[in-house]
This record gives sequence, C-alpha cells and structure tokens, in this order.
Amino acid sequence: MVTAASPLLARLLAHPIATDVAVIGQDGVTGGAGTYGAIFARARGLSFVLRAGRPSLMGARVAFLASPGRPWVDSLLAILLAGGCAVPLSPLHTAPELAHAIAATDPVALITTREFEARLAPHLAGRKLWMADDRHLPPHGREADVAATDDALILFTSGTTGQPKGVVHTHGGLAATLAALDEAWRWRRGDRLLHVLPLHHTHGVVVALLGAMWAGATARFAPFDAKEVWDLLGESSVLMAVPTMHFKLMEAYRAADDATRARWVEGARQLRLITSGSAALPASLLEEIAAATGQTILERYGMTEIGMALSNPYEGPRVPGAVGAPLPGVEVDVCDESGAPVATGEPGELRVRSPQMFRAYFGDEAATAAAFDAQGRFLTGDTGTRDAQGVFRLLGRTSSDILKSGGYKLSALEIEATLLQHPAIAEVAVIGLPDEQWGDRVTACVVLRAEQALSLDALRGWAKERLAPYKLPRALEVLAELPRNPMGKVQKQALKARFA
Ligand code: MCA
Ligand code: AMP
Repeated sequence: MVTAASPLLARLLAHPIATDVAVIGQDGVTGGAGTYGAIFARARGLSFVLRAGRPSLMGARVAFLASPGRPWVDSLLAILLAGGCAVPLSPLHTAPELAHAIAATDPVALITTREFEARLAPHLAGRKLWMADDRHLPPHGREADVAATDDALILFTSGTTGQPKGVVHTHGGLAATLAALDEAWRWRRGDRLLHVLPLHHTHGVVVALLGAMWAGATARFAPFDAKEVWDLLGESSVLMAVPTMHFKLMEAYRAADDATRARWVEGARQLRLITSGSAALPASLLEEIAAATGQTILERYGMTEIGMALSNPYEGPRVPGAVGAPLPGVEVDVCDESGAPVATGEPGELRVRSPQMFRAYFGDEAATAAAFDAQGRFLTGDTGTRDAQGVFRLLGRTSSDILKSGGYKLSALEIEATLLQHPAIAEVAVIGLPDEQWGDRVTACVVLRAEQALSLDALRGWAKERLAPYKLPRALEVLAELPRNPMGKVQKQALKARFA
C-alpha cells in the first residue's frame, strides 16, 4: 500500500474499491473496468513501470496525452502514485503547442494511447513513451512515499507575457481545493457527474474530475454537444460547465419541439447541482435557465493558480451576476493599487491567500515572486467588489491582453506573436470584443505588408497549424495603421471602442 502522507492519495485510496464506479468513458459503457478497484489496479501497474526500480519519481514530470476516459484517469493516477508530477497534454493542441508544453516541463517520460502515438512521436527526443492502453505487470515490492508537499500537477495558463506558463500544484494544495468544494457543494458518493469539460485545465481536471473522485462518486465523460448533454441529464446528478456551454444548451432548448423540451426539463429538474465558472455567467442567462428548468445555477470563481476562491452558496440565495463569498479557508481582499482595502462596494483588485495556492510557475522563480504582494497575497488581475453582505461581483480584468473565449484564457501576446509570422502581416494587435456566446470574440487588427491581401478564412486556415482552435481569430480588421500612444504602444482600448 502507498503510505499516503499525500492527503489526495490517502483519500482516493480509501474508497470502497470493488463495486463503486469511478469513470464511465465516452462510449457510455459502464462496468468492471471503470471501478475504483480496477482503475487503481491498472494505475499501480503503470506506476511501477514508470518508476523502473526507483523508490519514487521525486516530482519528476511525466506528460500524457489521451482522450477523456479510463486511460486518461489511469495515467494521472499512475503518475501520482509513482511520486511524479503529471502534465496533461491536450488533443486540441497543435504540434508547436505540444512542443512548448513538453520543452517547458522537460518530462522524464510520456504516456499515451494508440490513438495519439503518432502525434507524440516527433516530440519524444529520446524519452520513453509508455502506452496507457497496454496491460502492465501487477505491482511488486514497495510503493512510493508521496508527501503533501510533493508536486502533483502542472497545468498551463496564459499570461501577459508570451507563451503559456506551467502552474505547479502540490498534493496538499489540490487536496485543499477538493476538501473545500466537498464541504461547500455537498459532494456525495452516489453522485453522477456529467463531465463535458476539457482535461487540460483546472475546471475539468480538478474541480470536476477529481472533485467527483474525492467523494467516491462517478464521472461520466461525454463530448460537449448541447442536445446530447440534455439527453444525458436524466442519468446525472451534477453538471459543471462554462457559460458558453450554458448558452449553447439554451440555444438548443429554444430550437427544440415541445415534447423534447418537456423530456429535457424532466431530466434537468432532478439534478442536485448545476455550476458555472471560468468566465462570467450573464444574469439574463441564469434567469432564462431558471425559468425553463427550475434550476438556479451555482456560479463560482477560481483561477489556475489559486484553485477555487469564491462560490455562491449550496443552500441559501444564489445571486445572479455575483460569485458569492470565499470558500472555506480562503481569504479574498479587494484592494487599491497600494494593496490597501477599498471601501465596501468600491471596485479593486482581488488579492487572495489560500491553502489551495500553487507552488510556483515551473522553472520561473522571478514570475512566481512577482505574482504575490509583500503580504503574500496572490495578485489575481481581476477587478471586483464586495458588498455589505460579503457577496463578491467581478467587473473585469486589469489587463486587456488577457481574453476569455468559451472559458479558455487566452494571451493576446501569444496570438500576436504567432500571427506576426504570417507573410502578409506587418503589424498586429489582438483584442477581445464582447460576444454573448463566447465572452470575448478574438479579433485580429492587422496592418498588411505592401500589396498583400488577407481574408479571415485564409488567416484561420494558416493559423490552425500553429494555434489550438479556440485561439484562432473569429474576426479580422485590416487597418492602414494601428493607433499608438507617444511611446509607440498600441492603444487597445481605442481599437476596442472602434470595433465593439
Ligand atoms: C471551440 N471553438 C472555439 C472555442 N471552442 N472558438 C473560440 N473559443 C472557444 N472557446 C471553435 C471550434 O473549434 C469551431 O471552429 C467553432 O468554434 C465552433 O465549434 P462549436 O462546436 O460551436 O464549439 P465547441 O467545439 O462545442 O466548443 C465550445 C466549448 C469549448 C465546448 C464551450 O470552447 C470548451 O470546451 N470550453 C471550455 C473551456 C474550459 O474548460 N475552460 C476552463 C479553464 P471551426 O468552426 O473552425 O471548426 S480553467 C479556469 O478558467 C478556471 C480555473 C476556472 O475558474 O474554472
Ligand atoms: P484561468 O487562468 O484559465 O484559470 O482563468 C481564470 C480567470 O477566469 C479568472 O482570473 C477570471 O478572470 C475568470 N473567471 C473564472 N471564474 C469566473 C466567473 N465566475 N466570473 C467571471 N470570471 C471568471
């Protein structure tokens, strides 16, 4: 047995393993292979292979690429059991994006399935590639000692500088997130989570998947398709989604006939919890969903670095347009630029202190240090207010270089650096324009080289080899010149005002 000083592994390994189902894959097939027992048996076998005789991987990174399903979960648990730090890669990412994630974390090995073997082959650089869908020998001998302070997971997040940064979370930090959500949202062993989120971000990996597993509940993976999600609600007790998904669900509902609507509403009514996060849920959308289904969505606020910070209550009023109050153990201050608290109701930057906090940006001590103030509070870059009842509202971000599209955080600078490589583009500024479906609509404002022409389709076609689909511009504006201030900096607010 693992001598699990890791509170995360201790909790997961304590579940009644033989019968309870942890995971149902996208094929919808339930059964023996998805029980906690079967998953841990396979993960243990793979963890011994990864260690290759070493007592522990001692926090060395192992990257993995798989579709949502059992091999994905087997891989994550195998890495954790081996004392390694898991780096989930995304099937949505292009070759240059995969290359960045692998180069930035320098994994000792990679894991994948037959489906993605060829995609990873160019990135191995001599590293060992293990197959999650192979049978591995049962474990033998002593298991790794894993401590609460050991690194567990690296997730990438976009910043205001260049390429995405790897955010390192420890076993103890993840356990703090999961314990807080378990308490706040009343997770139960009998819960059936409908899991439709991508597995390379906090929302899908930590809040949804590990949230369910912390409680010994079942996560059923399904690709996000609005009609299919409605059809599956009747078999589920919890749905977690980003606002764009809620938007698409209501779009499908409006287009459905009466009999279909009645069936969908019946399924939705018996859920015990529907959440929204990763971007602002418009109050009008919350109200429309409540009127149709009787379900008031629980909106919460978090960030890759800090885990989950604020949540509307499970019991008690959920305020449309608000993100609730701090979760257990979390402190959130609303501050002016000097870090002093602002008056109740006044806007300021949210600064956070929390046991869920990340340990570091991988390999970047300077960026890690710069992310905190002198009092050790994380600088979120989000502006918000707290009212007299202690309820928080978010107003926006301090930087216009950070965009949110469909719940994905995007760096305008990363997209600009890529688009600048296009032979027709001389200058580029990427802005987010308000969009009721996507949050921000990624808009490329470009100045073309002499005698060049460019269409949106041509630009997207060229860029899709280099950027994940959700980073591609959805609009193109061709300008004679970009508005700049006397220092030469592009005035993005002026561009936004012009095209919004
Ligand atoms: C897909 N497309 C997008 C996006 N997603 N374009 C812009 N922004 C996006 N986010 C593209 C598709 O590639 C396709 O392009 C076109 O839009 C239409 O696709 P559609 O089928 O309508 O969309 P979809 O494929 O169903 O995707 C929508 C989605 C997806 C399901 C909402 O974006 C998604 O899974 N978002 C979740 C992101 C997430 O988990 N964020 C959490 C970050 P084409 O027409 O060219 O084929 S963690 C976080 O934020 C913190 C910690 C927190 O608080 O949770
Ligand atoms: P990420 O860096 O991908 O983890 O995204 C975190 C960011 O998403 C936060 O800093 C917020 O800007 C945004 N966010 C998360 N939840 C909410 C919410 N409920 N309302 C508005 N913005 C949110």
